[in-house]
Amino acid sequence: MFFRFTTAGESHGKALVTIIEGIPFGVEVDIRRINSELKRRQQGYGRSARQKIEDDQVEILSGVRHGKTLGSPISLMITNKDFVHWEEAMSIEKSSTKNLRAVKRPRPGHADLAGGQKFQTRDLRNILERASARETAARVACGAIAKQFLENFEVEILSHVIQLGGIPKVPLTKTWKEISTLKENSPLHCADKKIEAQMVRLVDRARESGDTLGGIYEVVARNVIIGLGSHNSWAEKLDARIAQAFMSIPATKAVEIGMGISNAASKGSEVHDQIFFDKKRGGFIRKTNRAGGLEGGITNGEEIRVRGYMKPISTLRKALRSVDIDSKESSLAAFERSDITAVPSAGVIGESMLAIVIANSMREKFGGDSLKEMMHNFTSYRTKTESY
Ligand code: EPS
Repeated sequence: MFFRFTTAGESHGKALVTIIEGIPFGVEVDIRRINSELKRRQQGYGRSARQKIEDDQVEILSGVRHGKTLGSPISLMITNKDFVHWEEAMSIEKSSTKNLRAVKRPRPGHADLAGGQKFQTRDLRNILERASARETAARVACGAIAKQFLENFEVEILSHVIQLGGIPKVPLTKTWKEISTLKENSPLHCADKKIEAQMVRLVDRARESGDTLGGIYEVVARNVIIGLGSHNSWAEKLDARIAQAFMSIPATKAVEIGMGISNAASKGSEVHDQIFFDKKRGGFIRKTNRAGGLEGGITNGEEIRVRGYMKPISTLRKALRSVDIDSKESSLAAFERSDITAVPSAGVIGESMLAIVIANSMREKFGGDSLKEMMHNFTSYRTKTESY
């Protein structure tokens, strides 16, 4: 990996941190824009009370000087405000406290039981603290830096919710323009107001019955240069890298690129985006984009469209059947608090993951130690693809 990052931190620990390597020298970084991405991740109708406690703000600890990157590792920290309520239970020092807030009743669908068996621990909090989607705040901070880096190459990325709890029956298809007019404070980040009102009612009903909801989020990137990724080997195919990145988003259980799912049931003549040549419109063009911007694992210059399919959150107020790991007695799964749904947030996380994958590929292809050097390589390559 040319652009690498790792995150650390437990959901109720002191802080989340991330270290990013591979951003070249001289990239402008605006901390306010990282914070606004963090805020976007916290929004959405149906989030839990935890989001009222947290007001995620990033602290940049290294790698940036006078608003520009140094080319050195960038480290970021987001403090967990909720930690003050968990100091004993999450103590770093060995503690004699009885207040461990140990978890014994695994939640179906969560990492609790499989993780407990794997690590041979009798306190499932040792698993769930890291499995929690709270970790994604650190990814969004990293993604916000990747996005600012990509803007130098005109790449833009946004997301929207196209189905929630099965509404509407056929997931929405929206143009870039329609998605970009979405207000940040829209309740479910859905570009169809009528459908969004139905989704809101569904979330209310799920809340009343103690249930949770999943859905589909779509992430779109535009102005991505032709030729990222490669057909040459499985590990270089960009669609494969995108799929891995999206599958790593908590609760995402399937990924679709373009119209990948419905395409499987259609004929070739209905699926493939035919090729035309129009000098005025920049050369080779396609009038449709059912491939979602990728052919042969290579970007083709069309919008990259990725859909993440999110299962309902696995912590239910009306808890599901489970078994106490010590007594082996049948019981109900543990419940502290939970989101009813977090599909809009998953969209924001998806934007970050897509930005990270594209940034990595750009670094791989255009190299350079400084942004200036990289831009030079990029511009010379772009001129060649434009005159192909
Ligand atoms: C989350 C914080 C968590 C959960 C949620 C995401 O806070 P807490 O566990 O303190 O309520 O709201 O985590 C999960 C969905 C999960 O599966 O663990 C956040 O900041 O995104």
